[in-house]
Amino acid sequence: MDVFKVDGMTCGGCVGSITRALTAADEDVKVEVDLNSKTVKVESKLKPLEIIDVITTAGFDARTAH
Ligand SMILES: [Cu+2]
Repeated sequence: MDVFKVDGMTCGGCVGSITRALTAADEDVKVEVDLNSKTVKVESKLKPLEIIDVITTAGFDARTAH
């Protein structure tokens, strides 16, 4: 489970965009988005840098959170 801070998410549409983009990269991905804390939890075979790349390509600003 990797945790990311993602800026630019405001609504369910954003959640859908991020979830779809990650699912396209890994069909078995599990995504949990918390809009209030701007946090995205991802369980995936993808590496953190790949996940950041996917989220960034989808139009959001992502970085690892610890
Ligand atoms: Cu939105």
